[in-house]
Amino acid sequence: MARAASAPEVPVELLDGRVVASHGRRLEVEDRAGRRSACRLHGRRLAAVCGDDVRYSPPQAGDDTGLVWEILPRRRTLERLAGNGRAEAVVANLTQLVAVAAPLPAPDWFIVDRYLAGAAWAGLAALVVFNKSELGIAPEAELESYEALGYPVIRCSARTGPGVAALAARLAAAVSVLVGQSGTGKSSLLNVLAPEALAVTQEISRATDEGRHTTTHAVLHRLASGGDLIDSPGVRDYAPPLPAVRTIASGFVELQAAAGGCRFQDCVHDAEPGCAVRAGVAAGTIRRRRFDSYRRLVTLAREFEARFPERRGARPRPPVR
Ligand SMILES: Nc1nc2c(ncn2[C@@H]2O[C@H](COP(=O)(O)OP(=O)(O)OP(=O)(O)O)[C@@H](O)[C@H]2O)c(=O)[nH]1
Ligand SMILES: [Mg+2]
Ligand SMILES: [Zn+2]
Repeated sequence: MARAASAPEVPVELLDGRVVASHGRRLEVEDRAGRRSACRLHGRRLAAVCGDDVRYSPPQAGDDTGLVWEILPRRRTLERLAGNGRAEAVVANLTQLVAVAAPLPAPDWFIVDRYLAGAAWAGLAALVVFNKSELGIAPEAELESYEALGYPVIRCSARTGPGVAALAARLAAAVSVLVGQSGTGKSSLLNVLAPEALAVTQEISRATDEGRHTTTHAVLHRLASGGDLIDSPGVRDYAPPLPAVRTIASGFVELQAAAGGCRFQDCVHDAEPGCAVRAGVAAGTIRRRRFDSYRRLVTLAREFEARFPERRGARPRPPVR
């Protein structure tokens, strides 16, 4: 009589899926047909973020969660610089970053600049969305300066509707993430673009009993108008993993363009003679606030280099020019 073989550790049939929500070790995974199921990670060594492509076994009869066995190599990833000096994935396999600002809370343009620089280093397309525009207090000079740099800027209102169609058109062929300060209206925009997402927002706020629609973890939604949109929790501050100090200007298109005119090839636009970048700032062709953003990132990079000298080789390289 044949003995029953002991169950193999890895199920024979694994499905390809994508992580559409990640909350610690609890995940939601979507299969190719768009069906979603709750999953856990198999083993302590695995770590997944929203957007990850995975191989998983869906919940079996009697189970309420499936198991993720493997995380496939990531393509473009939005990362953040963690306090320990390491790069930490925030969202995987996306193509576009949408930096959302609003008149309320008062915009922190340094955060926007750091997201835009991070997008450039990660090879992501980027745009700026200014929400709550129906309040009629848009900082036009700031928004126009981003437009002059070549960033699409969409002024919109999740509450009253203008600009939402233009945003939908920008999202149609992309996998995008909404990022920015808390309270700028990222989830509200998602709810307008994907009305079925509203239920999710309400569920979360009821579950945590916060009474507010504050996002706690990244969630991906397919938009009926095309494209995938990931809503992410608001931040107080953000920094991308930083390349070497002398290449940080590559995250700022106008500084990068001017740097070609600096006397020294490795100019960091600090106090070097013949610096075309500082000359541009003095002449008003480069916006001083953007230069300040750059300087703050240089300071941060130096601080991290001093604290974590062993991480030097691990930093991302700036895009090839
Ligand atoms: N006036 C106005 N208020 C808006 C608009 N969009 C969103 N709000 C309000 O702004 C507040 C914050 O909106 P959320 O969508 O939760 O903001 P969020 O960016 O997702 O916030 P976090 O999840 O904390 O990052 C809510 O009270 C919204 O009703 C808008 O277009 N106009
Ligand atoms: Mg939110
Ligand atoms: Zn210079």
